[in-house]
Parts: sequence; structure tokens; C-alpha cells
Amino acid sequence: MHQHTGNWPGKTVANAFGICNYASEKMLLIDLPGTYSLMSNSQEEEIARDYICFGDSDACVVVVDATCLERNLNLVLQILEMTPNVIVCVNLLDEAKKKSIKLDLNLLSEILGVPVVGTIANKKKTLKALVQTISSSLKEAEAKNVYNVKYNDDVENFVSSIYDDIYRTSS
Ligand SMILES: Nc1nc2c(ncn2[C@@H]2O[C@H](COP(=O)(O)OP(=O)(O)OP(=O)(O)O)[C@@H](O)[C@H]2O)c(=O)[nH]1
Ligand SMILES: [Mg+2]
Repeated sequence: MHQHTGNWPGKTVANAFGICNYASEKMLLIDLPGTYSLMSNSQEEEIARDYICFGDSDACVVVVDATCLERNLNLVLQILEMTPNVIVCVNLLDEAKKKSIKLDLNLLSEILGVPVVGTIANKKKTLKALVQTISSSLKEAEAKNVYNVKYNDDVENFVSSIYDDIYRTSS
């Protein structure tokens, strides 16, 4: 609730940011527009994509809905391809429980190769683990074994040929 609100420069989309104090650290949290994809089909998606790609943040927390995880995982995979330090926050655990949805967050973390934290955003005590995870992810230097999306052969071959061209022209 210590957030500041306004608009993204030149856009009608609202933005919000706030400072979070944890231990002796101050973290600046930027709230990106809610979106299911980053394909730039709307102002919201464009703002979110541009910030993730060019905003020079230290970490990216992707908040997904525990009651419809599958719909949200598309966005998670897109973000994993774009930026290195990702934390997945599975929110609305209370609603998932009401619907008897059981989630294995450790397994999800193992598969994605990034930390996964469960939260109920309006229950403050559940946010502590998230803040701790963000903080420690900023200190970890070792490379993560992040899930690598495998596309069909046509796409993979095309991407490889572009890489080859780049290496050839740069060496
Ligand atoms: N029961 C429950 N309600 C939640 C939880 N997290 C958020 N909410 C409620 O969900 C509503 C929407 O929250 P927002 O923070 O606006 O959600 P958002 O994902 O940022 O939405 P967009 O930015 O519009 O995509 C608010 O009324 C919150 O209080 C949760 O874990 N449990
Ligand atoms: Mg929002």
C-alpha cells in the first residue's frame, strides 16, 4: 500500500511502483500491466514486454493464478526466454484450495528451473517467503538450469542458421 501510481510515459495504461524494505535492503518493485502474453497485441503487452526486455531490472516476478495455472504458464515460458532472473509466484492459493486444486510447487520449480513461491496476496504473512526468495535470487551468481522451450524442427533450424550467421559475421 506504500505504492505510487501514475501512467506509463505517453500511454493511457496505469503504472504503480513501491519500495519494499527487507533486512538492510531496499527493493524497488514495478508493477507491470496484467497480461497473458507478450506478443505486443495491446498497449499493456507492449509495455510489459518492453520493460522486461529493456527495463534493466534485476529480477522478474511472474504472478500466476493458482486456479488456472495452465493459462498462465504460457506467459511464464515467454518470460523465461526473455530474461534471466525469474521467480514464479503462484498466487490465489486460497481460491485454489476452495476448488480442491492441488499444486506441486516444488515439482513446478524443478521443471522450470526457477524458484516458485506460493502466496495469498491479501495475507501478508504469505508474502515473506516471496520477498526472501527475491532477495536471495539477487545474490545468487550461479547459472540456473532454466527450462528451454523446444520448437519444431523448422523453427529450431531457422534460429540456428541465424545464430550461425551472427557468429560468422562477428568472428
Ligand atoms: N482471495 C484472494 N484474492 C486475491 C489474491 N490476490 C489478489 N486478490 C484479489 O484479486 C483482486 C485483483 O487483484 P489485482 O492486484 O488487481 O490483480 P492483478 O493481477 O494485478 O490484475 P491486473 O493487473 O488487472 O491483471 C483484488 O481484489 C485482490 O484483493 C489472493 O491470493 N486471494
Ligand atoms: Mg495488476
